[in-house]
Amino acid sequence: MFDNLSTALQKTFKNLRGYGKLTEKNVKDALREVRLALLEADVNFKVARDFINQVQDKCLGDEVLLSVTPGQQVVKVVNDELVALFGGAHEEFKLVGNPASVMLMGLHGSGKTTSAGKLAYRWKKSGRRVLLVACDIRRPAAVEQLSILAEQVGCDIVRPEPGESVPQLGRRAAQLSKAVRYDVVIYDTGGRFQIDDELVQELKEFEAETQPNNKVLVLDAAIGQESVNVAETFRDAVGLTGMILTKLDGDARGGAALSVHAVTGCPILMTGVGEKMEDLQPFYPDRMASRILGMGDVVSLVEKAQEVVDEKDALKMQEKLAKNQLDLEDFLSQIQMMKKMGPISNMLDSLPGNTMKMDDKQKEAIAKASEVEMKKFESIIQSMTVWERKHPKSIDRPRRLRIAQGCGRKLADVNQLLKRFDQMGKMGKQFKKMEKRLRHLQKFTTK
Ligand SMILES: Nc1nc2c(ncn2[C@@H]2O[C@H](COP(=O)(O)OP(=O)(O)OP(=O)(O)O)[C@@H](O)[C@H]2O)c(=O)[nH]1
Ligand SMILES: [Mg+2]
Repeated sequence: MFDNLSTALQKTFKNLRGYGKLTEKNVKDALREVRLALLEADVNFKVARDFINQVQDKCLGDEVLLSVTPGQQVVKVVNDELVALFGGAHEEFKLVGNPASVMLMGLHGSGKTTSAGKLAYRWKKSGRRVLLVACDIRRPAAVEQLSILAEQVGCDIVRPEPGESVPQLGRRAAQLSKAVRYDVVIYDTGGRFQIDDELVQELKEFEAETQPNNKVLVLDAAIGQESVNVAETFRDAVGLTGMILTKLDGDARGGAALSVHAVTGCPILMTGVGEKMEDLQPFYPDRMASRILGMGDVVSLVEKAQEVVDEKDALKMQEKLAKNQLDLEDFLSQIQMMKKMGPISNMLDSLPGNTMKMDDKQKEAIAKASEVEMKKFESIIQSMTVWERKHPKSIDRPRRLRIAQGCGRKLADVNQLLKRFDQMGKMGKQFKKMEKRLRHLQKFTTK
């Protein structure tokens, strides 16, 4: 997502930074490019126009033009405006009500049912009692789909009874959720290919019966400008308290994500970044903006690492790395930690720098190669004795041969692992460099 936009913006800014001083014409030319890039990303044209006007107003003042680093200042203005376009401050998905009730709505295939499962998974993990309600009575498979997710997550589900209308089902589930004292009830409503009067009427009735506190539109980020009309219609029909943008892991141009807040005034609460239950992330406007401008979403990556890595372990590892005391046991646990962090291709997206310029095929290739290598290294280390793992420098040729045989790999593979491990000892320095760069970025992005 956003790859093309990101490349176009970065190219424009690179040119801009090349000038020592900026003229009004430089800025205007650059902003024309930015506007084209936004339109090409399928951003709503009014949104793009307003965006450019805002940026232009701010950039043509003396503060920017006469500053020491005008190019960078323009990037900062664009960054700030992008953050504003995404809604400004991060808005948490607050669970309101007792039980908190969440109505999910949206077009056919936008990801409502999947998101219902993901939300249930998330809240169940934080210790809440969650009830899912299958409100799609038209498609028998829809009830089945949610039932499977409920079982997977380990939460209860209410299914429609024969002859029951959607509002009747809603009322029954709402009563049940109160009587049995659930913490959260999530209504997964049925979708349509397009919004019609019947759908609007049904949603209105359903809303009146269940009175949900959270009315959330689930929007496929890949549908582009069309999403804007959809969002407006749902907002006008039943009111919206927030939105979930799905399929941000895809290669769509991302115009919906950029336009939808500006048009509806509703916060984007969460994003779907894959098909698995864990693939739902809170939405941070500032991180998304940094990512588009090629500064990488390092904060999310660090947070993800914190989720899967025990802090004490990480500290111990850092100390060992600094003192050059890492052994192959540590290497193995690092590999295992990386595996827990999910597909490498997702991580590549979050890194600043070159990866933004890679296309999906390149990213996929790198990710695949790393995954194959990690698997190989894991099997080799597992074929070593504990002593060997602690004394990598003492693994001589006979031992290498035995290890290779033990895991069904080649001697060359074992050599490669030991060489890679040796290189890791030199990584302490690189970490320091990365830290410095991060600090620089932080200075640059905070006002
Ligand atoms: N890659 C990716 N796929 C997703 C995401 N969210 C949903 N999907 C997929 O999109 C398809 C449709 O998702 P559903 O959750 O069934 O959509 P729905 O809105 O419930 O559809 P209807 O019930 O037919 O209206 C499924 O194949 C999901 O696996 C996401 O964030 N990323
Ligand atoms: Mg569904």
